[in-house]
Amino acid sequence: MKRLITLSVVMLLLFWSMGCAIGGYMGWPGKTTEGVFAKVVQELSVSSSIPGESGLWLSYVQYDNSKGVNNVKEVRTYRDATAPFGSFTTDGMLMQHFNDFVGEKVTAAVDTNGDGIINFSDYSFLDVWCPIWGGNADPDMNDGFAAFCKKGTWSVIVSASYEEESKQSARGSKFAQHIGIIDPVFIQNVIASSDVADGAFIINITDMTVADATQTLVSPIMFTAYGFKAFAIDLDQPGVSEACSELAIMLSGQPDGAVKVGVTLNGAAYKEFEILNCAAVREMLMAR
Ligand SMILES: [Ca+2]
Ligand SMILES: [Ca+2]
Repeated sequence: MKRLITLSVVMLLLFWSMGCAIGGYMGWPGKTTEGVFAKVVQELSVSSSIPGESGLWLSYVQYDNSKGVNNVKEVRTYRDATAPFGSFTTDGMLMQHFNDFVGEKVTAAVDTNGDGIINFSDYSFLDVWCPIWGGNADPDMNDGFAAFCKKGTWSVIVSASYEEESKQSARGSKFAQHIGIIDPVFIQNVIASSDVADGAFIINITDMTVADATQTLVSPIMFTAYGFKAFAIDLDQPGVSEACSELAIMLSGQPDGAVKVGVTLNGAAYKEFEILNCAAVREMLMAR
């Protein structure tokens, strides 16, 4: 449980959120895909010694336009367990999986309260996590979250927006880009400070900040980014365990409500966000 929470906190909200299981989704207006599922144009390749965790993770979103606005209705996560780590496609063009449903459906989160956004108010936190992680997740969708734990065991749950989807009604392209999410200064700093190998950025998470205290990791967490649309990470690397322990310690002195958390990449690019429920995250971190 520790690393699942830690990674969601430390890493997977960094860009536009890269995630395994998607527990929440905030869409954008226009360019509807009502009636079909749009592909979220971002992929995560995971290497892990935990069965069901490794493979290629992808997500799809469906909208409901019955109220005249582009409300998110359901967001699904798929896992392709057969995909080789870090290669994304057999043709190397990073496009194969962007066009089709691949893998098996492992989660579906729905907008149970009808506000057009899927987030943690639509289901219980424990309904998300499979029994092996100590949760109550099951395939029943009536509670807002359907989980197929035999198809995959996600280590991260994310609620966020993305920068690009495949779109039924997008002009000139089958994809449409979200406006206003990208942080150009942050991206510029990441690019300038990252090594490049085989067409990919090699990025290290070097520091974590909670409130005003910053901790440098002895073992940075390395991951690979292909054009900021495809990411690969080995969850068994030492830095992941270290980050878990450090984060638990750093959060232990914080109040139960919202707390500011920051991550530094390559010692050069800093990104800050907020954990809304510090008590719940701390509790999960301490659980194992
Ligand atoms: Ca909702
Ligand atoms: Ca359920």
